[in-house]
Amino acid sequence: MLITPGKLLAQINSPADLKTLDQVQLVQLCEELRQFIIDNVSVYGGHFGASLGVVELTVALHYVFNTPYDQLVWDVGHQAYGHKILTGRRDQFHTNRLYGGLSGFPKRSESPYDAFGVGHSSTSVSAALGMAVASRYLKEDDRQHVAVIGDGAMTGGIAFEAMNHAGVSDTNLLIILNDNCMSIDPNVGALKDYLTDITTSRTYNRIKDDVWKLLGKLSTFGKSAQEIVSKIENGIKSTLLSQSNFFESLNLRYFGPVDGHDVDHLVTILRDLRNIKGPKILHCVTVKGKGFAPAEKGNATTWHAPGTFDKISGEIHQKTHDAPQPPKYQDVFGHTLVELAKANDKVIGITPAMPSGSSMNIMMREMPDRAFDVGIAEQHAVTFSAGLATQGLVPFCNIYSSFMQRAYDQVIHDVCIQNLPVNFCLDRAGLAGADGATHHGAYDLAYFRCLPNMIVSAPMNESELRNLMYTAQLPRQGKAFSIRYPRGQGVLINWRTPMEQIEVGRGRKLRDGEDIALLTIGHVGNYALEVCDRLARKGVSAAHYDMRFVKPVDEALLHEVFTRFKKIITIEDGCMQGGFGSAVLEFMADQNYQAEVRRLGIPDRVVEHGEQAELHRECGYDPDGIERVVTEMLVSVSRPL
Ligand SMILES: Cc1ncc(C[n+]2csc(CCOP(=O)(O)OP(=O)(O)O)c2C)c(N)n1
Repeated sequence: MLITPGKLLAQINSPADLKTLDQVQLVQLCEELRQFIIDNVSVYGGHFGASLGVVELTVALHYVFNTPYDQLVWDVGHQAYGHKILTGRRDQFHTNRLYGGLSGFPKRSESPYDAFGVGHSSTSVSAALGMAVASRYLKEDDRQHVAVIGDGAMTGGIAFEAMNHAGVSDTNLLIILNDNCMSIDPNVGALKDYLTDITTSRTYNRIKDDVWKLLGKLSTFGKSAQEIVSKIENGIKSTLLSQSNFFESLNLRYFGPVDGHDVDHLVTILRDLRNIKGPKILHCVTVKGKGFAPAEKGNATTWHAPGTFDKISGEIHQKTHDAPQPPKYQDVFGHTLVELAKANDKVIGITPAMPSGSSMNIMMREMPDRAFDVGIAEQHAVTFSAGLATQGLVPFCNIYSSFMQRAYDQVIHDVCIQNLPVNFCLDRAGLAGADGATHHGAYDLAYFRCLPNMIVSAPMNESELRNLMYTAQLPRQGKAFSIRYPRGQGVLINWRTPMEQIEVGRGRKLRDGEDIALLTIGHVGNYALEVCDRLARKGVSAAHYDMRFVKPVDEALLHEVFTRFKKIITIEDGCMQGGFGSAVLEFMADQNYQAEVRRLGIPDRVVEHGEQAELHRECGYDPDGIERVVTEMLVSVSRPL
């Protein structure tokens, strides 16, 4: 269903159309853009508060800069809905995040206005700096490069690395710090305190006013503008040295803080900044959820991505069910961790900026001194956990599977090589759904399986998750322990089962059979069970093995499988290259077994967004896909073995 845009917005099919508006019309355009986002997200879901917070900034940026020649990089990209709508995608916006529809994040293949693909945070400054250095090299001196980065995303190490580099680069780079004091949850750390200080500091604001007065005159000064800027800069520097502005100390000219909701003022400022050469940062203060009262006044974390809601009352639609539902895996993790921590005073929880998303917030509420949100800092989260482990504590470091990619060297260098017993809980493992390619937890089984001193496991249901967590906190000599589970619900209504130890490396046979064996890892085991039932009704006898561990793999069970079956299917919600199926094939080759083995999992290509079930179907490992392969294998005449 197409949502009708307001009168001005209806005329805007590109930034060129936007530029035909009078500056005084921008306030109304902002109102219409905001309403269009509210109308769409309330019906179709998606990220919400962040896009509302940058409406004015988005309009001002496309009004002032010559996009796509000037390059605009959004950090994370969950706030880029307004950008998409203004850059030719208004009439497809109702397909946002749906299977086959627009991506929820900027994507180079989707539009020339999407200068850089994003989804994971803190990359914008590096990417925009790369573009700026390329422009300088290519002698495109008129080209501008803008990175818009939130205060949350700025807590990520790569953002600091990029600013450290940018400060010594002679490039047309403008960093816009979109400071709303929020990450998904309230932002954390010393940088947040610093930004609050600088925003409220009286000295700072007085200097800022002086600077803007002078800057306002820039255009009148024509050629000598740069000279004036240097004077201003020196003025700022000498006064600020006593205040030691963090960004200035990195050699980035700092401007602000400014009201990020005053579109008129933003246009004026951006025009001025466009004329100032060199790397610079504009500090904008905004409100997440701006212009939608329930989001502005309510819980910003809830309104980060609220699902569908009533746009008048602000009531968030809750799914209603006739029967009780199984919990989300993340909640089982959160509650179980607290249970374990109560019994074992060495247990510590760590999350890099995902307290709500991982349900670590349950422990943060109950045991605030034993659970840490370290900011969007996956690398730090892993090495910090390693440090805790050296002192005999038992860290449970919870990181989404796709975000763990960030911290791979830390896992190898700081954890595995030193053989430290750190526990990794990887949420959102497997195809993650509407967030799409950047957020699929496709690779962890493969990227962890090749590491020494690493246990790689996946529970098939909530009770198994609890048992694996229980096992992971028992004293052991070294070895990291990873437990991966998917986004969304488990399968058990009564999930608070008593916890028991699982022998590391021991799988289980859940169904015996004669004709074919299905070997699974993790939650997709439930698909296999369903398929076994369907096949039984057709007179086909399939066995099902839930292997639980990809490493160490249960060799005794695999000997049984390869001795008894000549037709075997491996199923995983992970990449086929190097994952669970590969482990089974390696075993077969090493042990000189011969069998017809088909692997099901994520193929060697980028899988886009959609509902998880749709994507499982696309990749052929939903129950129908599995059944189809069983049928093919059973009717096919195998090549002689
Ligand atoms: C590497 C990485 N870790 C975690 C996330 C999850 N995440 C998405 S948005 C977000 C908060 C971003 O905060 P901020 O940059 O301040 O933007 P805001 O939503 O406040 O506008 C987080 C933690 C991510 N996208 N990438």
